[in-house]
Amino acid sequence: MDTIFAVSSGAPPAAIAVLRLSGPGAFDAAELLAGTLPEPRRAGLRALHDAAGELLDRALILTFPGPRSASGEDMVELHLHGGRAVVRAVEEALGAIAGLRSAEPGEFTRRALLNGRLDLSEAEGLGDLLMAETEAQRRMAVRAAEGGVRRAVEGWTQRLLQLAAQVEAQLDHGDEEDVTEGADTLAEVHAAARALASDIAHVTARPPVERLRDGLRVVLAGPPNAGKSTLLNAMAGREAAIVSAIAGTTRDRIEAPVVRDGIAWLLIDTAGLAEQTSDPIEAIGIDRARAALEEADVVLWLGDDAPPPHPTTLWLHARADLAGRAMSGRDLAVSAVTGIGLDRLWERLAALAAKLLPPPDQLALNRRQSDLAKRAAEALERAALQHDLLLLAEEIRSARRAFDAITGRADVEAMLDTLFARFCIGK
Ligand SMILES: Nc1nc2c(ncn2[C@@H]2O[C@H](COP(=O)(O)OP(=O)(O)O)[C@@H](O)[C@H]2O)c(=O)[nH]1
Ligand SMILES: [Mg+2]
Repeated sequence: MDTIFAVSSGAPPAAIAVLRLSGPGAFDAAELLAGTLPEPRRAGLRALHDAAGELLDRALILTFPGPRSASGEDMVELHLHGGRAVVRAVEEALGAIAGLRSAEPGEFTRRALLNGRLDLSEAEGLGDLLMAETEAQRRMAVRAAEGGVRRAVEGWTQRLLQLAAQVEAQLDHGDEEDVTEGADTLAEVHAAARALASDIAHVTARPPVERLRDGLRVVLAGPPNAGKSTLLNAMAGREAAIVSAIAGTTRDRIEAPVVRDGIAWLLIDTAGLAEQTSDPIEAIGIDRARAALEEADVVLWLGDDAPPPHPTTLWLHARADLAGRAMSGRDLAVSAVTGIGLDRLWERLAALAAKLLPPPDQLALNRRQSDLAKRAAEALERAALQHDLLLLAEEIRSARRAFDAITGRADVEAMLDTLFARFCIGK
């Protein structure tokens, strides 16, 4: 196993740069630079020298012997002066030591996962925590990072193990027992499987964490020239989209992230849904607009005709400052030019958000976790109808595999790369 190092604090220059090392060679490498190391978990001030004896910096050093460290391996923290050249010189001195190399993004956390210091749901929470921009995002992420999802899944797993034990006992002693007693126990197993499935379904029915994490997707749609791009700019508070009186100006979809009243939104402007167009690029834009509508959490419809079917739509009377157009059937009048109705629009959106976002103080799952939990619940529902004990045991095993995949005890390799690609180097 290589020993890895990286700056774990922000990009230099800064007052201090925290450079971390993790791996079997971490202590030897730090000793090469510092001469001696302080006691574990105690800070010590040391002069750092390179191999030629040149003074690099004077730094605080902390050592954390594995396995009781963040990564589970021997770890060292060097608190350097945060100048670019200081950091570069120390990195070069470390890179020159055999067995040491720079860390990949998220590699410290990846090692922590492999060493059982955290589970996959906690690593996902940590990834979200690093990206969190709103208070709600931070609260949701810190709960997952602190084991909220892990504990829930462990609770489910415990109940599953009890079920498995009951089924096994029946399989072992089924011949000896009289028939009535066996039937009772089987009915108990069925009831317990059904109860667990329904508790899981209760959690998977909640909105996914991604809506909170990535922002609610608000798609502005309607015919060309309805004022979609102008409204998006007014809502975003900047000129994100080009506006013109020429129909078909917006061809690509334009996304503008906005945080408003602590809620993260992703405003998406689309090409006008023209009935027909001779412009092949506009035609592609229209296809993209239709695709955006399918992924929308909320549709703001600016058309005069009735909106396309979507469970959460606000039908806007846009360009309301222009006289002579009817308001009938619309939810709200807005004008991006005068600002009429914009505050009201945000109020309506905030009210929708309360229903679309996972509730702030309840357990919520991301889509990956939720899909696996649903798979487990389906297996349990099948188990609740199964009278063949061997087949019942197989359903329980498949629910167990799904739980293990949530916490990363099984089937992880494929998703690790995607997860850790989101992390910064040094985490
Ligand atoms: N008077 C008025 N004109 C608007 C308003 N919003 C947009 N427009 C004008 O309507 C035209 C089309 O606007 P645009 O935002 O490009 O429409 P889109 O094709 O739906 O994106 C432009 O000339 C805008 O200046 C509004 O609220 N009031
Ligand atoms: Mg436009």
